[in-house]
Amino acid sequence: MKDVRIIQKALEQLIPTSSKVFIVGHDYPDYDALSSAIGLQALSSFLGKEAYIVINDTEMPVGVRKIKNGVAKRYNIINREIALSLIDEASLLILTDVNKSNMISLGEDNNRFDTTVIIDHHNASASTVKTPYKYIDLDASSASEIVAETILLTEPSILTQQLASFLLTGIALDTNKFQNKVTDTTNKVIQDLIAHGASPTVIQKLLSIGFEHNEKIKNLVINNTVIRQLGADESERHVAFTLNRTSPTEQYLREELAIAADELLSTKAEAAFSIGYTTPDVITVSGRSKCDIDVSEILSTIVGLDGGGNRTSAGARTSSATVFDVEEKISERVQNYLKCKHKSKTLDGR
Ligand SMILES: [Mn+2]
Repeated sequence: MKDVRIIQKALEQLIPTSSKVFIVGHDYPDYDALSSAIGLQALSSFLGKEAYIVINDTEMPVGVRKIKNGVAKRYNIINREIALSLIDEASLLILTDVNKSNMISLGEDNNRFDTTVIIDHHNASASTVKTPYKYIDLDASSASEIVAETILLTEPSILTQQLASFLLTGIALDTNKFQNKVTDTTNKVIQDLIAHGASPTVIQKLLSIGFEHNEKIKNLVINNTVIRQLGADESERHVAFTLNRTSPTEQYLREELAIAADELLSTKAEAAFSIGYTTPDVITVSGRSKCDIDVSEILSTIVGLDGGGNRTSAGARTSSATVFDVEEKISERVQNYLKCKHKSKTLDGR
């Protein structure tokens, strides 16, 4: 676990000495990316700086769009084009809930900033933006947790009831409603956010997805799930796979696939993968794990799949296979992963 005071001190020094602050989350923003960005915007404003949140995607989960539209003015949410016209040589870039240049709407234009801060809880890779101010805590539940802690250390009064609710929603999303990755720090932050007026009812409402979506998710989970026993002997684990087996080209929202994978973790499965088309030619995978199986490692090491994330939550996409091919590839990869893991354990004598 990292010490959040490192990033808190860095921001307290870098924000006031910059001209403007630009805050960017990952493409296809979710509640964690948006909420942590809103928190950083509020922090920058408190420190006296003009701060902008840059979102260029038109595609995002229904509820995230609602929040975004509702608060766009208040928190200066702008698109890429406007952002590019506003950047000057003393501008500061903060990436939140993301660290890779191929997953942000600014793309390679991140190079136009002399100073970049990264606040994230996802694995770094070769495409991680290079900066000395990289704060990646893989043990943190979410970027919202890190930002909430940073705000609490700087000035708790920045946390309005609305901001506290947004940040708690970000944590709720990335912990599958407080079931995964909740550490003592997470619990402390949750308590503090509730003390600042975050409302669990508001969060339930934000995270509920609506009847039509629920029916599609239910159909995947109940009628289309296969639980495989992978690995061998001691390394054997149950792994759940779901995809639409009767109409394999059916399209889904990314959030529907994510929720389906989340729900499958309430079975005996140690890990779950949901697979489906999200556009007519792109297949998206949502991977979730109770902990033992590193779904980020699985999804980022399959040839032909473009994947990443963290140990318990990861995603991938491809446009060169069928959903059944993808299921087979993942299954084979998990099989090998479990065998290797077992072997290295035996060799270690653990
Ligand atoms: Mn996140």
